[in-house]
Amino acid sequence: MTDTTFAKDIHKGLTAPLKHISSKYFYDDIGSGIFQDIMKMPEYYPTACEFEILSLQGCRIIERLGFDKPFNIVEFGAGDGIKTRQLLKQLVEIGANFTYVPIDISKKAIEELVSGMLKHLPKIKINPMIGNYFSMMEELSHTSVPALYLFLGGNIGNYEANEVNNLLKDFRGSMKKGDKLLTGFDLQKNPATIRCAYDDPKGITKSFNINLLHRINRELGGNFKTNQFDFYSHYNPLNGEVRSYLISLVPQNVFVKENQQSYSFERNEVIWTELSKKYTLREIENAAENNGFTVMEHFMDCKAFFTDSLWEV
Ligand code: AVJ
Repeated sequence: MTDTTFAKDIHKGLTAPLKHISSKYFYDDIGSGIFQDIMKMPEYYPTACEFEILSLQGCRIIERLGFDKPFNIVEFGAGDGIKTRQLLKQLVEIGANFTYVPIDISKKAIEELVSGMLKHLPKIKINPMIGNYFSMMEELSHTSVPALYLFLGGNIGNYEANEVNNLLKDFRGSMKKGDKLLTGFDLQKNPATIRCAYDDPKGITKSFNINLLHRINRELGGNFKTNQFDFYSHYNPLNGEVRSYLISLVPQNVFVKENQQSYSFERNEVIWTELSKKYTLREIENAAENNGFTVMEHFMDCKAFFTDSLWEV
């Protein structure tokens, strides 16, 4: 991702009738650090739930793969890999013959992931790839080795319904018969639980959002006064959507040098920053079937807050 794409996306988002900044821009080095802090918050349940699933049910997931020759485990957006490691550990213990292929656009993220993984699982075969999901997936689709694709962490929740269909169709198009896809979905639950996870009392999620403005200041020469923006997050239990926003507290103009452009905000005007969709099992099954997959099994934590859903093609 080059700076000019960032600059153009910001321009497009801040001149739209409903201003928005894509949540993919949360994850610069600072934002990734804040996300690490979010994952440690007691209110942010998804991380612990998925950790539980992969730790306690890894063996059952592995059994369902049915791979009897060497295979690849290809992971999209692996993050720090601690959850994935729980699954890989169990594969190593049973002597499975596999290669771990983490894919990320950040070279730094991949390097840290690989060294962390090798520290804990020194004998593992790793073939990291730096690039975007689809060109990497295209490349991998030409190998005859069976693959388990991992799309964990509830990242799919950031996509609108039509984008989910496009993404799954792209995945489907690069997968061979017998390949599997394990996707993390955050499930609908007591709305109060979800609300607390996305609007924490310490304001860590707020700083995660405000960092978008700092990032524009740093990388695009913006002059956002970040204390003139607040954070607001809303969960709608009728459709399972958490939507997060930055709110302009005063009427203000912000200049972005890289774009040679000033953007005006009214008092209480919102910038939409993120969708975090919560699913029902029925919605997950529909998403699978509408895009050419068959659901094999939902692996849920003991509270049924989260599922890693195993699909085949
Ligand atoms: C990394 C996309 C799964 O939506 O729960 C955490 C990001 N945003 N708190 C999510 C996030 C606010 C997270 N994902």
